[in-house]
Amino acid sequence: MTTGTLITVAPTGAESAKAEVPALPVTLDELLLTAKECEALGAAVIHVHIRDDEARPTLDQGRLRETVTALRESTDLVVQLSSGGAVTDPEADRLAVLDAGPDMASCTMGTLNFGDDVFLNRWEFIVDLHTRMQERGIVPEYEIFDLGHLTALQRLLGKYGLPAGGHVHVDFVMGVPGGMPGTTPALVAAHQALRDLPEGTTFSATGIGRSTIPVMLASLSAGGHLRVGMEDTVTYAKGRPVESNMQLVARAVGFAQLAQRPPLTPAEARGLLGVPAAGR
Ligand code: KMH
Ligand code: ZN
Repeated sequence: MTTGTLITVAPTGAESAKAEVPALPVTLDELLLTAKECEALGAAVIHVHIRDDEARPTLDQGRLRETVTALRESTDLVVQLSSGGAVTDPEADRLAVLDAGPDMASCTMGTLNFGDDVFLNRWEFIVDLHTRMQERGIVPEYEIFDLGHLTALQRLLGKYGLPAGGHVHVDFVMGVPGGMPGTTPALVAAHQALRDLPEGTTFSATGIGRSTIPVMLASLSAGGHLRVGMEDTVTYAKGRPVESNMQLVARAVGFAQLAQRPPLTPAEARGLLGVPAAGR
């Protein structure tokens, strides 16, 4: 039985433009400040996309390494790099994200329409990500945008074995135009489908845009964990832009406490996810 709530903050993403969302953290300093404040509020994991000097999404290797090092120096958060990047990023650059040595990396379990774009995740690419993470001791978070992605995960684990750390954790990313909707019935269906995955598989959920609150409540009531942040949500309530990632984390912490499932510390999150203890 799950007790505490794992709260992941996804502060930046690759989709929003700084010009349109000025509160988006895009520099390393902005990211570090956000990370520290979100950790103080109750976040345990940070899902990281970085930007270049013009605030455009980048997978620059030097910047990724610098970011991982800086986050480790100034927080105890579990550092999860996005291997999804932006829809325009080539596979080789997405695989090279692992060279930056994060604690975790995302691994999206299939191709989908992504608004007007296509988020390409070929089977062979997924296998490469999974097996390289196994070799390097990087713990994956499997990103599930649609129900069939869970079937693909079952196949992946059946053919190639458990991930580094031995624990399976998935994240339901709901409400992307092209993926499953951000609704309670969809979350229940995804939760039910976990029965085909290894015993003890855990899940978090995030609802894009206005589905953020229904998904958060549904996930908590189903025993799931939470991901929040400006990668997924830039409107706090109708007509109210999000002021900061901290505002979203604070709301998630409040819901988790109401559910009597208080936030897990980063150390507890490491135990849950099979991520080795922080070296700090
Ligand atoms: N930016 C999306 C195309 C991930 O981080 O792994 C992909 C994404 C998923 O955000
Ligand atoms: Zn992401």
